[in-house]
Amino acid sequence: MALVLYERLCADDRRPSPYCWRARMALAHKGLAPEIRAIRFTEGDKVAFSGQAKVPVLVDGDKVIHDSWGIACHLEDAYPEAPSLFGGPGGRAVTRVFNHCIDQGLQKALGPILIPYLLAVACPEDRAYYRQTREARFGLTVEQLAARRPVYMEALQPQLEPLRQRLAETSFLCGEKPGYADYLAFGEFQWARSVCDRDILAAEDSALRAWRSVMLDLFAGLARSVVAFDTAA
Ligand SMILES: N[C@@H](CCC(=O)N[C@@H](CS)C(=O)NCC(=O)O)C(=O)O
Repeated sequence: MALVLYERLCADDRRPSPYCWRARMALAHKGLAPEIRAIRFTEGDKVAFSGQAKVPVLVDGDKVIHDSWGIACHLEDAYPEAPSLFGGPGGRAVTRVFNHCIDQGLQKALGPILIPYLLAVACPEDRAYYRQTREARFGLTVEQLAARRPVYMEALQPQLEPLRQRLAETSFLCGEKPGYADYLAFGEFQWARSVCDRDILAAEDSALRAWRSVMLDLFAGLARSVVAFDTAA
C-alpha cells in the first residue's frame, strides 16, 4: 500500500517545516518509512487533492490526511500495534493541549526570529511569495524583523522555560521514552536548525541541548541526516 508524505522544500534540498517534522518523526516512531515528496511554497496545487494547499499531507493507501495533528491521530489509530504516540486517550487529550501551546507559544515566538533566515534559504521561485505573506502577517518588513532579533530572542526565553523544567525531571518530555509531545517541540528546533546559521539555544542551556541532540539521533539519525546548519550538534 502506498505511503507518501508531502512536505516543504527549500533551496539546497532543505526541509524546514516544523509541522512536517512532527509527521516525519511520528511516522518513524511507528516504524513507517514513507516515500517523501517535497513541494515548494508556491506548489500548493500539488496537494490540492487533499482539499487544501498546506503540508504535511499523508497518503496512506486510499486515505488522504492533512494537518499534522490529523496525521498523528491517523497513525495512532491505524497502527495500534506499533509503539504509542500518546500513551492512551488521556495522553492524547493532554498532547493536544500541548500541541496548541507549542503552536501559540514557541512557534509564534520563533516566527519573527526565523523568517529572515528562511527567506534566505527559500527556493528563488518562492521568495516573493514568502516575503509578501510573512510581511503581511507581521506588518513589518523582513529587514525590520531581522533588526528586532534581540527583542524576539528575549521574548523566546519564557517559551523555553517549561521545556527546561520538564527536561530537568526526565530524559524526554514524555518520560523515559520519546512520544508525540517530544516531536511537537522538536519540530520547532529542527525548523531553526534547517534555516538558521546561529543557534537559538545558549551554550548554558545544557538540558535542552542534550535533549535536542538525542532527538537528532533518534531513528538512525533521521533528523540529523537532512541538510541543515551545524549549529545544533
Ligand atoms: N495546522 C497545520 C498547519 C500546516 C502549515 O501551516 N504548514 C505550512 C508548512 S510550511 C504550510 O504549508 N504553509 C503554507 C504557506 O506558508 O504558504 C498542521 O498542523 O499541519
